[in-house]
Amino acid sequence: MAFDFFNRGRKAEADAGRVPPGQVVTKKFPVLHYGSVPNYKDLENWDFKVWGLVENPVTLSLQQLLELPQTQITTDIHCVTRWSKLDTQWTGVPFREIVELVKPKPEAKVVMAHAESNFTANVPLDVLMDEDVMLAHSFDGKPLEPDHGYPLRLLVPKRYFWKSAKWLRGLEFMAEDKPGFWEDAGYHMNGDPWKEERYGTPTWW
Ligand SMILES: Nc1nc2c(c(=O)[nH]1)N[C@H]1C(S)=C(S)[C@@H](COP(=O)(O)O)O[C@H]1N2
Ligand SMILES: [Mo]
Repeated sequence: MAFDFFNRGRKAEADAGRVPPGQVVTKKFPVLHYGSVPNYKDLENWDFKVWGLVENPVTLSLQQLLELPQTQITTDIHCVTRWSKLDTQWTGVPFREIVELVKPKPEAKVVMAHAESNFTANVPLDVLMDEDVMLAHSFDGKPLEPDHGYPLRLLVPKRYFWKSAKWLRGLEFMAEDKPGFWEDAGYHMNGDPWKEERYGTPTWW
């Protein structure tokens, strides 16, 4: 009994250190997005494009993406609306594999993620180069639910979850930073949960 209690205490302590300021842990998996969930009949016309400041722009089918090396990670996610979810498990293609393939030019400093319905999110290239960043196709060992981004979403665990674009269709390598969808609406350009970079200055200010 005493031993159990001790362990639980340690677990809570460890979790506390894992939760960024102003966040609350949830066991649920809330669904949040602007607009409607894409309704794919099939993925015949689905493709994934990488362009911009790269030596080798590519257009890949989902099949081609799945043939790239895969990775699986367990990580925490943090939404700017103040929920955090611990130990989420994702499978996908490491961002670094995409970099290997397209060879960014030295001027490339920022990447714009492009998703269905013109959703965009900007992320610094050095943040994406972390080994926990991937193009995820599975959650908990199963293909993503339509609500959560099927067939592919970006996963950037070290940034607020709005940067993890669902229904991802492309990546654009850029020299200069510019706001994506939520950044344009006033969310922070960088969005580091540990620094509580929730809001920035909207472009229309
Ligand atoms: N394409 C697209 N991706 C998106 C969004 C969106 O509006 N459109 N919203 C973002 C926001 S604000 C959050 S918090 C997460 C939510 O992901 P979830 O619904 O899987 O929890 O998706 C992000 N990715
Ligand atoms: Mo969000």
